[in-house]
Amino acid sequence: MTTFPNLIGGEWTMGTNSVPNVNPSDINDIIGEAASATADEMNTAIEVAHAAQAGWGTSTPQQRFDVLDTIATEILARKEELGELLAREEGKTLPEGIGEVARAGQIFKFFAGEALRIPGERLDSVRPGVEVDMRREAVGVIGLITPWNFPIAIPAWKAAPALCYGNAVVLKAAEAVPGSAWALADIIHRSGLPAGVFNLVNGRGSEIGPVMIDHPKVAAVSFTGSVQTGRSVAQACTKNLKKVQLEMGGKNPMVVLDDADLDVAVGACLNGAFFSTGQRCTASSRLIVTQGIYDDFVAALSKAVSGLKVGDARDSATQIGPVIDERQLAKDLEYVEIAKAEGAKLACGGEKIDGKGHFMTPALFVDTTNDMRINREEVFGPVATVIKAKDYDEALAIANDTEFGLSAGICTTSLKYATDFKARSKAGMVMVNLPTAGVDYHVPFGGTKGSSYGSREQGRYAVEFYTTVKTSYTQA
Ligand code: UN1
Repeated sequence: MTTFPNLIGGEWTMGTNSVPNVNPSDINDIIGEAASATADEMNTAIEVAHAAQAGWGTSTPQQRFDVLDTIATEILARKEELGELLAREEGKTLPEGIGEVARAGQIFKFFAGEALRIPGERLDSVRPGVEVDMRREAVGVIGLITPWNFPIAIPAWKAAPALCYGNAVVLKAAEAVPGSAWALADIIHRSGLPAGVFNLVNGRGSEIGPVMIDHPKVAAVSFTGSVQTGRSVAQACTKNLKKVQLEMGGKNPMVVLDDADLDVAVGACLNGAFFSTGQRCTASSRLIVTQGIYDDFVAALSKAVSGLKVGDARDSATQIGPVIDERQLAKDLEYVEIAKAEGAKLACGGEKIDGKGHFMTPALFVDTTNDMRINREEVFGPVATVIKAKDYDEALAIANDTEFGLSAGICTTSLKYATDFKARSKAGMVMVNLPTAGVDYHVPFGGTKGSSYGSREQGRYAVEFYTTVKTSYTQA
C-alpha cells in the first residue's frame, strides 16, 4: 500500500491516524493511505519549524537560490509523472495536471531568482550625518493552508516565496489531495534545505487548523479556500495579531459585447467556465452578453458545452473530469435545482452521470438575472449562467454587482470598451479576450471585496506578505 506520510522536523511520520486517498474518477481506486495528524503533531511541527527558522533566516542568497532551483528542476523534470498523480487524485485532465505541475516548477524557478535580489533601500536621514537603511527580513514561521483544486501549484506559490525570504513553513494541504503535497514535500526534503524548515502536516482542518492559527510561534498564515473558513481564519489571526492573507471565492463575470469575435468569446467562456470542471476560484460563472450577439452566442456556446466529453481524468479523450467528491457533486446538483426553481432556463447539462466516479454533465443556464442565487453564490463546479444586458454600460454594472472581486473578463474588438473595462472593473484581475481563469506565475494574483484579504500573492508582490521591514539608523 502506498503511503503519504507527513514530514515533521525532517522525519517522515504516518502518526496514529490515516485516511484513504480516493480517485474521484473511480472511487474503487484507492491511491494510498495519507497520514492525518493530531494536534500534538501540529504543535511539534511548529516548534521544530521555529527552531529551524533561526538558521534559515540568516542563510545566504546563494544557499536559497540553490535549494529553490534544485526543487524547481526536479519538479519540471518529473512533470508528466506528477501530473498523472495529480489528475488521478484531483480529477483535472492529464494535460491540465501536467500543466499545473509545470507551473509549480516555474514558480520555484522564479523565486530562486528572487532570492538573489531581495530588495532593500538606503536613504539619507533628515538629520545631518545619519543614514537610514530599510531591509526585508523573514517573518518567522508561516502556516500555509491550501485547497484541493490546485494540489501542487498553490502549495508552491506559497512555499516558494516563504522559503525565498528566509521563513520556515508548516503546510497543511487539503485532505482530498495528499499525494501531490507529499510529492512536493519529498522533493523539498531532498533539496538540501535544512531539516525542519519545511514541514507537511496534513490532517483534519477542524482539528489541526485552529492549533496552527492559535500557536504563538506561527507569525503569519496564508490561506486559500472557502469564504466561510477564510473568515474564521482571519478573525482568529487578527485576534492573535498575526499577519494573514486570504484567497477565497469568486463569482467572476465574463462580458461579451456585440462586437466580440464569436469564436474567441465562445472559446474563452468554455475554458473559463468549465475547464478543470469549473473548480477554480477564477472560473467564469456569469456570462454577461449584450443583446445584439445574445442569440448567436447562446446557440454557439450551448452546442460547444453539449459536445464536451466528460470522463475519467486520465483518459486522453476527456475534456471535463469528475467533481472532487460526493459532497461537492451533491452541492453542484443542488445549485442546478435552485437555479431551475428561480426560473433560470437550462440550455444543457446539469445531470448526474452514473459511473465509477463523481461525474455530471456541464450545466449552462440562459435567461438568468443577476439577482438569482445562482448568480450571487459561488458553486465551484461545472455550472455557468448567461445574463442578457442591454449595452456595455449595463453589462459593466452587472459585472461589478457582486460581493466578490477576483477576476473579470471582457470579449470585444473595441479598444474603447476594453480600455474602459480595465479601468472600471472592480476585480483584482481583468482579462481582455481571454478566460478569467488561467493566470501567469510571475505576476500578482488576487482580488477585491469578498474574494481576497491582505496583500497580493505571487510575482514580486509576494515580498510584502513574506517579509517584514526593518528600518536602521546609523551615525558614522
Ligand atoms: C488560475 O486560474 O490559474 O483556487 C489559478 C483557485 C485559485 C487559483 C486559480 N486560487 O482556483
